[in-house]
Amino acid sequence: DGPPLAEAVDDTADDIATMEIRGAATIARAAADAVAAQARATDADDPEAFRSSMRAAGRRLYDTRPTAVSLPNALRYTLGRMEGDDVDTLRDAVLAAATAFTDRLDRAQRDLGRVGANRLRDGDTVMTHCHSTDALACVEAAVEQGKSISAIVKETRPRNQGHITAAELRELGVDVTLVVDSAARRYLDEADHVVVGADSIAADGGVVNKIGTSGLAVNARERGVPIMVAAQTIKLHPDTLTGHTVEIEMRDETEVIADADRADIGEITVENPAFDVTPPRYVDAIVTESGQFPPESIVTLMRELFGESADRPWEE
Ligand code: RUB
Repeated sequence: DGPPLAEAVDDTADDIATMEIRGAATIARAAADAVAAQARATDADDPEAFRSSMRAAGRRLYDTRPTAVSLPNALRYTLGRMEGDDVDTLRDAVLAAATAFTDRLDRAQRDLGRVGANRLRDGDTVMTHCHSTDALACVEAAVEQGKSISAIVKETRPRNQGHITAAELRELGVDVTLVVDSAARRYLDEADHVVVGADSIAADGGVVNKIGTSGLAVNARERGVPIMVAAQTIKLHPDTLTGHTVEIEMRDETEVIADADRADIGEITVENPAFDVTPPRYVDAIVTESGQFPPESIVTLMRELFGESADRPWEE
């Protein structure tokens, strides 16, 4: 029901839901591209039909995964700039906004990478969790500055995104040691920094990232290892300015244990939260394209960028 969706919108939404497309920045880029595809494909011939068709695409994308705010922020940026009195003007506005958004993503990641790299010294070892393109941008920029960096990479059960991180760090020429998640505390003695990304950052500076980040941060603090969160400003969650909390996605139990193995065990409950919240007191710095912030001051940046409230241009 509702306006027809471009094939690219359905495909992108399916790929986000199944994690073919994953990671907050990559999801945001794919969403902006899908919005552009809808603008090109729709046969709406009056402005209201066009707007309604774009909102339908926005809702389909929005409903895929709940935690990474970069997704609704991509929709806010692209659909929020849909202005004009005729279909051609509206379409051009959306296409221009989608291009501007993806250009900003690239630039933001490069800029934050340089900020994060300044925190890393020649010879440092970083510990990573999950796969974050923002976090990797910091290591990449450090390597470009001529610094030699090593990495201890947590495999990140249940989906093993650490394997992607390990491969990308190797591409950069970084020495990689892959460890199981439970080995993190043991290897923190060898780490100079924990470097992670974020799916959402709350107004109080709480960092929502892959499940296991909060435990890692607590352990790192206990070991005296600084925790740096690399997150471009599309990770700031404007709804948290007005007291909303960030929804933590619960994923399928079969990611944790195969049905056959589970049947062998007997009647048990399996839960699979995909993310957790690291309280601001365990975070040393949030590195953005606008510089680095202590988590407690991120709210100032959030107000500057989003005002006091967040609009939802995909809603009817
Ligand atoms: C990915 C994850 C990443 C953030 C940041 O979780 O938690 O750390 O999304 O990534 P999932 P980036 O694999 O479940 O999507 O810096 O690339 O935006």
